[in-house]
Amino acid sequence: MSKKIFSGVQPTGNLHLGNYLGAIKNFVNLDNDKENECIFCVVDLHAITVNQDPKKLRDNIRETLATFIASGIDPKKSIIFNQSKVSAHSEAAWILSCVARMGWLNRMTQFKEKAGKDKEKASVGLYSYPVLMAADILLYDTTHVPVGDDQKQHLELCRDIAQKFNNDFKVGNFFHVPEPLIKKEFSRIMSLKDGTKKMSKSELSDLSRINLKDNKEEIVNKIKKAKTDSLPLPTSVVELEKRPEAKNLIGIYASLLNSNSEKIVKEFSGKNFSDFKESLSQVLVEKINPISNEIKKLLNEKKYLDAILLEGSEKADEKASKKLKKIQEIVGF
Ligand code: AQP
Repeated sequence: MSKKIFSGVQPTGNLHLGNYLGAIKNFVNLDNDKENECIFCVVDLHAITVNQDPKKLRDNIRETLATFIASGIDPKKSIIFNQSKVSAHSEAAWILSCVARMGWLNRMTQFKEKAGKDKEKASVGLYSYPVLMAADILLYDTTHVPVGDDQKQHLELCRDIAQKFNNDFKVGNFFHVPEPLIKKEFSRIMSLKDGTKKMSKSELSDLSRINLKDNKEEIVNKIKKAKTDSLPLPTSVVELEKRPEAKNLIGIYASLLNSNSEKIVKEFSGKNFSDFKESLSQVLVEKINPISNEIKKLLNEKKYLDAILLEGSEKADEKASKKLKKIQEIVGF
């Protein structure tokens, strides 16, 4: 059955291995299936929920697009655009924010993590961000949303909003209730410095993540310095549960090779981390280097990148404004 795919990535710089293995690699697989209709969005409205330097934001929008293309998404097949160019996203988000309940948003753990101790100083946008995300998805009658594990709760909220709108206005299945596509394994890649924390763009230490623009030396150095425990590699996957750093590195290796942790544990059972790290670096360089070279090349082709975003936003706008018009009619505007 053909799927309608929508997903987004924030243009907040430092796109990393977590973004790649948790999301972008899956975008590529879905894009390769001729049956699917895919829309991939550079979600710049989401990016400004925390402070952004305007000049850097503009560069990061192009860089996110370049990363999509360098990873293997075909802009001729899929629609790729930046969110701020399609005003229906903001307009639909307002209407949906009148459907979503405060209690639902109060439960969002990502807001609590990102706002930290000083919630009073967080932007209102950071708090209501999941409603905008629901608008992004629902405007395109999306059936499936490929995301990393950290977005699971936001997708559940999106489903709740769709169902409440359909019920409140008695409009049957006007909003399609989308399914999350979250990989069972490797959907949460952890920091190289702390196996209990998500690999993240905003983490201060660059050693905590492999950036998709890192060169060979940087990759090798980061893996060499990646935290491990003092034991040799485990002999069974069960042992991994108590060893978060080992679990993460084995997961990264398995995911890059489209394998699974069990096979990798068997292969390296009882060996030293130094041997394993050498193999991991090799695979990382093999998989990430071509992407990083292509990103750097594409970043010199600003006109090409801007033309893709323009064409993508025109196509997205056509779809989104039609749906928005129906939403407006339903609510009585
Ligand atoms: N560590 C991760 N493991 C697996 N998937 C991840 N994703 C992000 N980090 C990991 C997935 O990547 C997609 C795009 O994420 P995003 O750019 O929209 O925002 P994010 O989740 O906020 O990414 P970061 O790196 O964690 O940014 P900061 O540091 O700003 O919070 C999503 O599908 C996400 O699940």
